[in-house]
Amino acid sequence: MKTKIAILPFLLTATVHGSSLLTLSNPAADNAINTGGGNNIRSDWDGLTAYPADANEAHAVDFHTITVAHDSLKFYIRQIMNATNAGGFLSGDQMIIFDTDQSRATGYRGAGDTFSVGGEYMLQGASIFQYTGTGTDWGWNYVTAASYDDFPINDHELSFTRSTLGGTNGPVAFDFIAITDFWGAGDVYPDGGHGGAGGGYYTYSTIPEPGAALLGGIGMLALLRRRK
Ligand SMILES: [Ca+2]
Ligand SMILES: [Ca+2]
Ligand SMILES: [Ca+2]
Ligand SMILES: [Ca+2]
Repeated sequence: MKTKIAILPFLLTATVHGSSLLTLSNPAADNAINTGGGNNIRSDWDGLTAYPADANEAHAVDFHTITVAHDSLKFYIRQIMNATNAGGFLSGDQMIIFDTDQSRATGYRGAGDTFSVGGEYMLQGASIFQYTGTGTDWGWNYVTAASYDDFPINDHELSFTRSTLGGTNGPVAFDFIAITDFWGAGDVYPDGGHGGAGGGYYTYSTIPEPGAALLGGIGMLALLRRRK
């Protein structure tokens, strides 16, 4: 019992200072995922784990789930939407902010300093930009266009070379939030993404965490025990 009491205050403290809500890793075989326009196929994502489902907040553009994956060459992103802009996927109000050094002290924190992360890169529609400002000012350089397939209409898959996000092979891990409005009026994924320094965000790692494997092992152990 004493151990349980000691752990709780630690978790509360971590939440107050902002924290990653979840770290996932989805390694895929090279080129197993095809994001070429018009392939219209999503079975290539079978078996990969999405971040948690976001509520349908009835925004004009509204996220449901995001899945991130990687192979030795590229990062892959799948965005399942509750709603896509009537003007289409490329209408400029569907953004992912990538904090590639995992530090809020660097990169874009939103004009109102409301982002839970400091983003070095942004995916907007299928365009990727690198931040050139100093934190809350607006300054971006266009980097490249992602390969994408946007049909079915609320299920978008994209990919780009890992080095697009900096370095020779991209970051080992990055934090991210997805937004549909820079001021916080639209959808946010996760919902704490506009919560400033204390807000939540998700983390993607190219290296599966030992903790995840351990939890999976414990889950398997529990399953085996239940089956006995
Ligand atoms: Ca596909
Ligand atoms: Ca939503
Ligand atoms: Ca940063
Ligand atoms: Ca939301």
